[in-house]
Order: sequence, then structure tokens, then C-alpha cells
Amino acid sequence: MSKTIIISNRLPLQISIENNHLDVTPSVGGLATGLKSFHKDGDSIWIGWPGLTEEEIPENLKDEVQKKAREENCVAVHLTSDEIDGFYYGFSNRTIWPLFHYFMEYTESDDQFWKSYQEVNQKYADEILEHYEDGDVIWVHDYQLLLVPKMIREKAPEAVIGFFNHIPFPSYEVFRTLPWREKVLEGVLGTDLIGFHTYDYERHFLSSVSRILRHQVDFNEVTLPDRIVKVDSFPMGIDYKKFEQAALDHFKSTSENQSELQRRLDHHLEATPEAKMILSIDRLDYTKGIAHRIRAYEYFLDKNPEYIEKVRLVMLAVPSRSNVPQYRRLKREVDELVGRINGKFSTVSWTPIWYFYRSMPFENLIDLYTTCEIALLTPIRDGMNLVAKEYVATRTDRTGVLILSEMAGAAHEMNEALIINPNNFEQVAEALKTAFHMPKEEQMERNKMLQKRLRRYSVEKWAQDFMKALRGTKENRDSFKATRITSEISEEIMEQFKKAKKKILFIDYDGTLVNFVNKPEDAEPDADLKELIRTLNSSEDTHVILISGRDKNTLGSWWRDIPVELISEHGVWMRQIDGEWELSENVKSEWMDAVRPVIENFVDRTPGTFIEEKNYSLAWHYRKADPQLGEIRANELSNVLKELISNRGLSVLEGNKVLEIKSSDVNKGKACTKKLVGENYDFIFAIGDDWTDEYMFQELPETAYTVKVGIRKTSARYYVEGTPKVRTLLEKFRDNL
Ligand code: ADQ
Repeated sequence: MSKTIIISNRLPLQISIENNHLDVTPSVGGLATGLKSFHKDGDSIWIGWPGLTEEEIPENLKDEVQKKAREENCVAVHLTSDEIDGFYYGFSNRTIWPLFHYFMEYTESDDQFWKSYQEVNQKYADEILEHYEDGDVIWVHDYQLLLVPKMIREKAPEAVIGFFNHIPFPSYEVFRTLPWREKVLEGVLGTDLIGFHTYDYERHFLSSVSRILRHQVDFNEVTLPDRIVKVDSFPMGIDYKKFEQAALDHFKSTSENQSELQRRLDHHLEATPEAKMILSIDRLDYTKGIAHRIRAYEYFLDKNPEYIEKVRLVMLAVPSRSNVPQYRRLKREVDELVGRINGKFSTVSWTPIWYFYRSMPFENLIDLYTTCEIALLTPIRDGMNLVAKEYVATRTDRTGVLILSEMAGAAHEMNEALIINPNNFEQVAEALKTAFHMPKEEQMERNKMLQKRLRRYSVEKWAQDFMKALRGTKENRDSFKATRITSEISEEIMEQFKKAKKKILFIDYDGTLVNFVNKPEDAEPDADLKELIRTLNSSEDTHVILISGRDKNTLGSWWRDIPVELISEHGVWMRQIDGEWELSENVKSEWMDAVRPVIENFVDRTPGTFIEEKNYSLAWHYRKADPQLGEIRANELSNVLKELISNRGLSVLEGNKVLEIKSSDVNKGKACTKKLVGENYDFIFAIGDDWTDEYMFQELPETAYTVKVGIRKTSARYYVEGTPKVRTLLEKFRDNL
């Protein structure tokens, strides 16, 4: 039975070792909850690091760790302290984390970190492959494992792989500064589906893919030679019922059951009933805007002294990544700020900030959420921010005001909160005042809407939606019309080829025999390719025709020494084996003078584009233009041209990063069917990558072996993934001559 394999840096387990005794308890984090419906007995395994380094686990307990992990359907990946330093504290948290959160000044480019990141990602991938069986669905989580999808794909090409990025994806302008940007993008593109919290992150990712790797991006799909990768946004929710229930239980609990913290909080509320508590909870991380928050609070008290003794900031910061220097510096900064502000404003009966630097048990978290009437969350960047959602979910009487930074992914879904820019202290101060005075009815109205949304889009629904979309990519792949040429199919084709008495092969050039290059004139065939074509065409019963959109001079000069038939400009010219060119179509070219200035205008406005003038057609190339601008302009130009050329017997062909205007009577389909007239070929083969080759696939007889290069919608019967595969196929023909 197929299963789901979940992979994250950490396992959803807490391990502790005391007196040589191992204690493992399942953790109750958001991700673990969200995935529990997929992580049931037998249906799924979770692979990750158990939280203790190899050195920390005594030799005699290593098997025990794995055994206990297996009881929870988990598999432990053991990491040494060096690996944790290089991979986790190094590349993950000193390179990717700051860069993806726009802290470029904190981003380190260290080769050793990168090396360790690759090695550890490979370790995770190997562990996955160890457990992978055909039909399994793999879901990789977060920025520590960006290279894992490609590493799995290399060994298991048919695997269904999803990836979810829990942190922001930065804009192209920021991401491009990463020295290993190509490798990182290629790594994550090993997937079938990539999920982000918001559309903005998705947009940034697609923009980087199209600008850096120059892959074709259509809406939210990236077309690769062997696959289509879908990119989408899935805003992560919380375990709503758990937080709601915890809050309801909290209110039911008697005074004897109350926590010490709650008793203290109540005591203060009783002593100063008109004073309000402002809550903030985060990991102590520079992205969370903790220092900004304290400064904004100081600004608020400076400007509005009437609130002194009326408000209190209850600030919980959970220790995090203290091995990284910036986190240690932040800790000092926050300690100092809290000290300074408390020193500046405190009165005998009041302190403006209560600061807790520790992790708290779940029930204390609920005490804080339910007691504080205002939550102030001011991240400078935050992928989502679940604390904001948890706060709203625990407000079961619907009172309470959430002030939330617009830089948190959660702000996109939580419009009813007071949304602020954390860098604008004036705005934060105003929001605090608004929150302080907001009538209960308005608070309830806002929270009612927020709660409705959060309840519906819970973490479970989030996980289900992602998995549904991931499985959908598999169905899509299966319903793909053309069949991939596997080694068995290739054998079958070769059998037919050997049996046939008279064979013809139509072979496109750019994107089929050679890869695309930035300058079309650089796509000259290499010696091996020339030799391959020459040999293929040397057999009496095999007729090879290179059929291209290229102009006759370029094509003719590249193949001048090779006795092979050429069709250029989609069928306008034909070169016989003896090297003589003939005009095969009676096409006119007077229309060019009217059309050329229109295209020139687009060249002027779109840097990197140019006109290629062929004998009977004009082509506008935009491969070197900014990809997004190129697509926009191509669309515009296509519309303008279609209007201009109507009734002139011309057509606009939309090729791969090229628009071509030519006579409607000329296309590759017409050119190759002409070659079949009066001949009795019993083996017909055509291969090409682009739109213009579809004419061949459509017009050739059904018995022809038509092959598309790359995965795109096609009328061809078969497909191969890229130019190297084309060569392999042609070499097989050669070997079977
Ligand atoms: P984080 O940066 O860790 O997560 P966040 O989304 O706020 O940030 O999640 C924190 C979680 O820790 C919450 O579920 C909260 O309840 C819990 N927590 C906080 N303080 C605690 C304490 N003292 N004791 C116990 N638990 C505590 C990353 C990204 C976020 C993204 C999440 C999920 O940085 O942007 O929202 O992943 O994708």
C-alpha cells in the first residue's frame, strides 16, 4: 500500500535522556497536528532529526532512539554536532534564514556551510530513498531541506514530491545575491508541487525561476524538460479546536486548578481593573521585530503619558538559535531595552514591561492569550505567524484586539485586525490607542469574522488541500496525452525501423538537436552531431530531412559539408543533397515593409529583443529580454500583428520566445506532407520541440512516429525530455541502420 513520507528538519518528537534512560514523547506542534490525518498507523512515516546530536546520544541508546521513533511512525536521521553547526546553525540559519527574511547584512556566504548543507540534505534524501516505494507521496518541509527534492528525483524519477516553504521567499532582487542561487532553485524544482503561505512569496519564487534559470513559467506552472512543477499558495492554519477548547477549559477551571502565572495575572487585574495587558509572544528572533516593538511602546508612552499605569506589555520571548551570533546580540539588545524602559517609566506600583525569556508550557500560553486584552505582534518579516491566529482562536467571548504587522503572511488573511507597519512608531502608537478604546461590540464583530475564517481553514484543512493538490499533479502527469519514450518503447520503434523498407525522418533543429542559446548564431552543430546526421542519411533506404524555421543561409552554411536535405524557414526553401537551394513555395515578401516598422517599435521598447529577417518571414526574438516584460510585449505584439495582417494571407507563429510572421500557406506540416506525395514510406518519424512543429505532428499520417521534445501539450504521440534524449534516440536509429 502506498504511504505518505513527511520530511522536516526536526521530528515531531521530544527526546530526553536522564540517567541513561531515554524518554520520547510526541510533540504537539502545529505541523504535527496538521499532518496527523496523514500520519496514522501504517499510512505514513515522518523522517527528521530527533533533536540530539550523535555525540549526545550514548552508543547503547542509539538503537533505542530509532526503536522509540518507529513506535511513533518516525525515522530518526542522526546528525553530528559538526553537521548541526554547518548545516543548521550555519547555512540554514546564517545564510538562508536572514536572506529570505530580507536581512541581507546578516547573510553569510560560507563555502563550508554550503558544503555541509549539501551533505546533510543528501543524508535526508538517502534516508527517504531507503523507505521510498513506488506510489508513495513525499512531502518535504522548509528551508533547511531545499535541495532534497532534486536529490530524491535523481534516484526516483517517477516519485510524487511536494515541498512547503514555511518562511517568506524574497524578491528576485534579494534572492539573486545568493552565490548558490541556481543550485537552490534547481534543488527545490525537483518537486511536482511547491507551496508557499502567500501569493507574494509564490510570485517572487516564480520570478526568480524565470529570471535565473530562464525556465518557461506560465501562470503558476514551471515547464521543465521532464516535468511541470506547479507552484501555489496554501496559507497555513492552526489547530483551531484545540486552542478554542483549551480556552473554554481554562475558564471552567476552579481557582485551585489555576496556574501560578494565572494567579499572578489575576492579582494584577484586580489591583488595577482599568489597566490593560498587551501581549506579545515570539521566538527571540530578529525577524520578529521585538526591539522595534519595545521602541514603539516607549514612543507610545512618551507621547501619551496618560497611559502610564494603564497598560502593561507582557512580553514572552522563547530562546532560539543562541549559537548564532546575531541572536546573542539581539538578546543583549532586548535585555537592555527592557531595562532602560522599565527604569525610565516604572512607578512604585507599576512596571511597563513584564519580560519572560523562556519557553512556557501550553497551559501558560493559554493563560496569557485569554487574559491579555490586546495582542501586539510586530514582525519585520514573518512567513505566516501562527501566534496571531492562536490569540484570536482563544478569545472565546470574542473580545480582544489583535494588532498585527503587515509584514506577517497572516496579515493577508486577517484584515479585521489592526494592521500596522512595524517601522512606523506613530502608527503603532495610534493602533494601541485605538485598541485600548475599542468598544466591545466592535471587538466582537471583528473577531467573529476572523474566527469564522480560522475555524474553516484550519491546519488540517491546509494539509489536506496541499496533499490533494499534490496528488492532483500525479493525475495530471498520468493524463498527459503523449507517452514518454521509455527503453521498451524505444526498442519497439527500433523494431519497426529495422523492418521498414523505406524510411523518412523529419528532424527539427533548435530545441531538438541543439539546446537554445542566447544568440541564435551561436547554435552551430558540433562535429558529433554532424557525423550522426551524415551517417543516418548515408543508408539507401533512410531519408533524413532537417526541417527548421531558420533562414537558409545560416542553415546552409552550418550543414554545407553534410549531404542531407534541409528545409528552411518552415518550408519556404529546400536544399537538396547536392547543395542547391530551391524555392519550394510561391511566397511573396512585399508585406514586410508594412510589418517591419511595427516590430522595430517593439524592439526599441523592449531591451534584449531583435528582428531576424529571413527571405520570406520576419521573426521577433525575445529570449534575452526580461522574461516577464518579454511575455507582456509578445502578447501585445501578437495582438497588434494579428490585426495588421488580417486578410493578407499571413500568419503569426508563436514559437519558443519568438514571434514569426509569414505566409499562411507555409508551415512545416505542409512542407513534410509534400515530401510524402507519390512515395511509399513505411516508416515515418518526426521530432520537434515547439509550436511550429505541431503542424508536422498534425498533418503526418496517424501511423507516423511523432515525438515532442519536452513536456507540453502536444499532438505528438510520444515525448522525450530534452535534447540529450533526442541524441540518444537518433543514435539508436544509426545503430539499427
Ligand atoms: P515560527 O517562526 O516559529 O515559525 P510562529 O508561526 O509564530 O513562528 O509559530 C510559533 C509557534 O510556537 C506557535 O504555534 C506558538 O504557539 C508556539 N510557541 C510560541 N511560544 C511558545 C512557548 N513559550 N512555549 C511553547 N510554544 C510556544 C515558522 C515561520 C512562521 C510560520 C511558521 C509555520 O517563521 O512565519 O508561521 O513557521 O509555517
